[in-house]
Amino acid sequence: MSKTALITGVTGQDGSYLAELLLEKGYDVHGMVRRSSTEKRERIDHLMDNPNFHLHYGDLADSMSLVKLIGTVRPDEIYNLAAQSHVQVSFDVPEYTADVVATGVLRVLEAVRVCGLEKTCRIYQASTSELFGKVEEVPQRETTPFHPYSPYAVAKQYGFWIVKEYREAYNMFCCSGILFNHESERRGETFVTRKISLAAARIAQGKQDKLYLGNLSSLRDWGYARDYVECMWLILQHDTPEDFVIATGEQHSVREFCEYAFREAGIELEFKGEGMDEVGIDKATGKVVIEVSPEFYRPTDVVNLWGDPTKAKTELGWNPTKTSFEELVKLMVRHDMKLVEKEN
Ligand code: NAP
Ligand code: G4F
Repeated sequence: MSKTALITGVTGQDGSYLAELLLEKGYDVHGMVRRSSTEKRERIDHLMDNPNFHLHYGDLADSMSLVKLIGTVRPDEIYNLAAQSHVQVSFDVPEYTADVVATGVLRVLEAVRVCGLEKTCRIYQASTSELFGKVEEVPQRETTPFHPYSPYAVAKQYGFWIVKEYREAYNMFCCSGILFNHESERRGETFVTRKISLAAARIAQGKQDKLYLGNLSSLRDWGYARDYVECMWLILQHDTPEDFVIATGEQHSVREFCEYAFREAGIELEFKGEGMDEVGIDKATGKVVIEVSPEFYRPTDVVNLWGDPTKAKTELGWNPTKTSFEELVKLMVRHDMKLVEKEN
């Protein structure tokens, strides 16, 4: 008998890769989608003809839609990936972020109980390294204390603890993957890596003059999303429900990401100046191609994320360095060079 999975956030970066992975594994895959004025679902368009792939309307802000959907699909596994996932935007829409990112998790858990599936359905919660926020230890591991540092992170912390509570109170198989930043050619265009890979491609092809960024010194542990969704699946196949840090164990700055990305696009960069006056210069032409703008600074910013994936490596057999940082930057820029070629 094939297993049935429900993915919330199936139209997102991770949801699309996870749907592909589960279909390859022979699952019947159900995805929850929100109604919007455009039916643009480019990340999953290629899956629409697969007879084992099904879409249903629903929303994490609407408990009844979750009860109906979970009661109809009766999944063996739920991957709760849906979220207002942009940290900077969470300062603009904090209440909405809390409703979807915090209470939304509770709604999924309660819907599983209401439908009488708490003994059979395993639940994965998309947790985040943002929980470590204003970090109290470097690198961060499962035992590192949390210090969330944005409305998004505070909401995700509720999600993490309510999952743990339901695991202990009702003996449910529900777990959180504490995932560090993971990127890809499907990454949303306002996250810093994709913003840089697209800009590098456009500047190299003479279609953009300058890239404006915020904190260039911010440090992240960046992995490849396609590798990370495999870990979500492994977490739910584990004998016991546990939480795992998923990271590469390697750290780079936003500035370094720019250097690698522009090099891949054929531009050698040199950075000069400090703070708001720092600029990135094209060494060959002397032109300033990167400037810092206060628009992209956050009221509080997480600046030192670096994960220790030892537990995932030893207990799940997951390979954190399957795709290296250099390979990740290359595949994003190569993808965007082709995409930009088609732009007018
Ligand atoms: P993403 O690309 O922004 O996708 C978010 C998904 O959630 C989209 O499918 C979106 O639908 C859906 N969504 C948003 N609000 C919803 C609502 N109210 N009801 C139902 N669906 C809703 O995010 P991602 O990068 O794939 O991340 C997946 C999850 O992992 C998120 O929970 C994120 O917070 C978490 N996470 C991500 C990272 C990372 O580095 N990528 C790291 C740690 C944790 P639309 O297409 O309709 O907008
Ligand atoms: O790419 P970012 O927006 O990602 P951030 O804030 O780390 O959040 C992402 O990863 C989290 C996991 O740690 C997820 F939970 C979350 O859902 C999301 O996927 O920013 C990365 C860093 C920040 O320090 C930011 O201040 O880059 C810095 N940055 C500098 N200039 C910029 C920019 N970020 C953005 N988005 N845009 C800029 O121009």
